[in-house]
Amino acid sequence: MIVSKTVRAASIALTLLTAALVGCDGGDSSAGGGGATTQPGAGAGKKLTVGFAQVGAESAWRTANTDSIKSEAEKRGVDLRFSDAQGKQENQIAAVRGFIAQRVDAILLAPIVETGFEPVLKEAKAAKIPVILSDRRVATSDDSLYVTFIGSDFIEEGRRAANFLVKKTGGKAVIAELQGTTGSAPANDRKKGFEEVIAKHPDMKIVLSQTGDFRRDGGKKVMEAFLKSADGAKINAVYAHNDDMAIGAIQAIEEAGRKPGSDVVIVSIDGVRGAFEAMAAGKLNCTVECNPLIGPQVFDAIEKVVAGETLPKRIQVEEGVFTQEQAAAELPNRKY
Ligand code: GZL
Repeated sequence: MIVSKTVRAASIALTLLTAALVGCDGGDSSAGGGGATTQPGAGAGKKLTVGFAQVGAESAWRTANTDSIKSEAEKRGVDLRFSDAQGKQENQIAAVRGFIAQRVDAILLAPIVETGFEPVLKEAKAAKIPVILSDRRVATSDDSLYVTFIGSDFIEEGRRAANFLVKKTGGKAVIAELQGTTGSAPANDRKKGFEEVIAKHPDMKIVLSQTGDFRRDGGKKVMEAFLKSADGAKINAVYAHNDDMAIGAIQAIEEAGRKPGSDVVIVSIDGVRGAFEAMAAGKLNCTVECNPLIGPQVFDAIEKVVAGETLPKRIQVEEGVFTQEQAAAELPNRKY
């Protein structure tokens, strides 16, 4: 059949125009995880609105984490609705409810503790607003309540801290443990990972363990009490679930007339600048990195979810381990 050039050109143009029009409406595709479909009006070009329910401002790590997410939102032109829960779960739950009422395109939640969030996550799912877990996980059997969890492997961080201490002390240590916020995923898992390793070394014992709530003043106060206790004089190692509490403990150890970093070996987690300064001064022996700078990964994930793409349930953050010997050279490279 001979088709004139004009007719052929017209039919090609019509096909291309149809394809372009279908592509524009964003289609109706279901994203993975929370069953989120493309949010109304969240098509290409619309300014994204994201609600961020942050834990608080308890540590240098948290401040760096907030700054990373806020600056990335700014860079991408996202309307970020920010809530600082000041360490209270009830404030976080209220913030998420507020984001649902505002019909945001996505909710970013850093759950302060592992339990108690299922009801409000069910409300977000019913409202078809995707939830991304930032930094910390929730304990739930229904993983359709969130699209993905972007954060570190806290159990591995605990193992790395213990492995350092085994090597540094030759497998012999009387340990004081400064735990993070009670009920939080990092506190639960860092304890679990650490104990898994020291269980293989009968001469490594945790004799004192208490929460300092990830705060510097908490670490100092608890360490002061530890040093005054019956077991105080026996302590020759400290495991702090974060650097801020380790820095507080260092102050308490010095005020008790002992030498942090030598009389008492100290290992902590986060890798904040203050830890590198303490290591360079010989007062901290090791920090296990926990990267807070997840802003780019967070917004990559949100943009994909809003566009209807499916995401893996877990997006891992890579990190290292740093000791005293590396501190001075590494300090200028630290970004938080
Ligand atoms: C870990 C994060 C913890 C940090 C603390 O991902 O949740 O909370 O280790 C912070 O410094 O307060």
